[in-house]
Amino acid sequence: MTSSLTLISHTLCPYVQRAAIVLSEKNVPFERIYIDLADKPDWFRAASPLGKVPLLKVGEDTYLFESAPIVEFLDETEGKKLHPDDPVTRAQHRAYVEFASQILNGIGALYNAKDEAAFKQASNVLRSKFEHLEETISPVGPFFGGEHFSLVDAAFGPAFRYFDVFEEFVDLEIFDGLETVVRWRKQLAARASVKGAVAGDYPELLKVFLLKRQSWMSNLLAAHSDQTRLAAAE
Ligand SMILES: N[C@@H](CCC(=O)N[C@@H](CS)C(=O)NCC(=O)O)C(=O)O
Repeated sequence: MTSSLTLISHTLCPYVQRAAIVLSEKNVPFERIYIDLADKPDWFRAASPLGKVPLLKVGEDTYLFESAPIVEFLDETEGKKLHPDDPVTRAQHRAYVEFASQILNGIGALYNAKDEAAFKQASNVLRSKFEHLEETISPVGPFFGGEHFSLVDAAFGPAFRYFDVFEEFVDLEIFDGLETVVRWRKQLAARASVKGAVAGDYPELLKVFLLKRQSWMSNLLAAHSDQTRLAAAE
């Protein structure tokens, strides 16, 4: 593959991170451009039929949209394959990439929940999904399907990253007792491609975003920030 690649991004977007992780796993040089989703530039509106990031610009004037086709395109054209060779296993991996997207929706429900009851309910829905994964992922690891990092791992690294920030100020019980999932989460957090998919100020930017949700989680974060400030002033 010789065309230049540009990843049109947003600082927090977990779908953009999937593409950044795959590009990094394959050691492909690329440019990254960040846009403000609250003020989308005209060129972006023209290039993105759904108005969403990620977009991958290939060469001078071709834009690919939607993270799943983007990462599959990269997998087909660059470096060593991350998708498994066996068609049945590959179809299962595609399904678990979608499962990761459903978990992202569940994370949205968690941070947007307006009161404690809705928060608990969203937390239970997420837990049941991770309980399913506890029975599904490779028992030996280190990755989803075992020895090799796959597109499923690229989809879950950004999902787990939310919890690293949430757990600074909320006691979540979502992963309690799910030893295989917890081990997988740690492996992904330590992976260079996953770590490098966001900038160093990601936790702070996510907190700013969370504080604006006017949700139960916003209240917990605001209370925690007050306590931290008070402790620092003492
Ligand atoms: N199905 C899409 C989801 C991408 C997505 O939801 N992107 C969000 C940011 S994380 C976005 O661009 N939202 C802008 C908007 O909806 O206006 C994919 O997999 O690429």
